[in-house]
Amino acid sequence: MKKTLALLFLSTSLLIGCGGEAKKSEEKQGIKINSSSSSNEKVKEEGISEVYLSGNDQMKYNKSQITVSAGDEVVLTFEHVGKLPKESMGHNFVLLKKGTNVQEFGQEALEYKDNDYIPEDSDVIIVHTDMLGGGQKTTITFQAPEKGDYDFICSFPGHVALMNGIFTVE
Ligand SMILES: [Cu+2]
Repeated sequence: MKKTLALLFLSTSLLIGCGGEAKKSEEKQGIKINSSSSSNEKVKEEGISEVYLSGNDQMKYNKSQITVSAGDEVVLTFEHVGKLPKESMGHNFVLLKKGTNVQEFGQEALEYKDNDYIPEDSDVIIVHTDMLGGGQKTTITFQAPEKGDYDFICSFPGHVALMNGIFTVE
């Protein structure tokens, strides 16, 4: 009889012990989740689409497709990872309205050297970054346009042929 009681006591305390352990690890997980969302790790924040785009001295973007979520605020960081100056190898990011003739826009942009090749009062530009030279970086924030596919280009003379891509809002 004494033995049974002792065993019962032992198993009960083991159960309690297990319960305590389980609770502890849950708490640990909770802390882990909290700390990762507040760190610099790439975690998708609610309502924000983060985009990183770069251009180089070979006249190339690092991506030809960008996808963001409809209704999101887009935080786009654009970096010129080359070494050449803005005057000879300038790069920008220009997002154009649907149905814009990209080649025609590129031609028009040629006439706006004094405005960093951004046609003044253009009604086909949704948003654009500054024109950057090697080593420069900029971030722009804008509201994602309605769902669909949009062209993005670099408007520096001659670059549109190689520096273009599709910006998709889904
Ligand atoms: Cu360019």
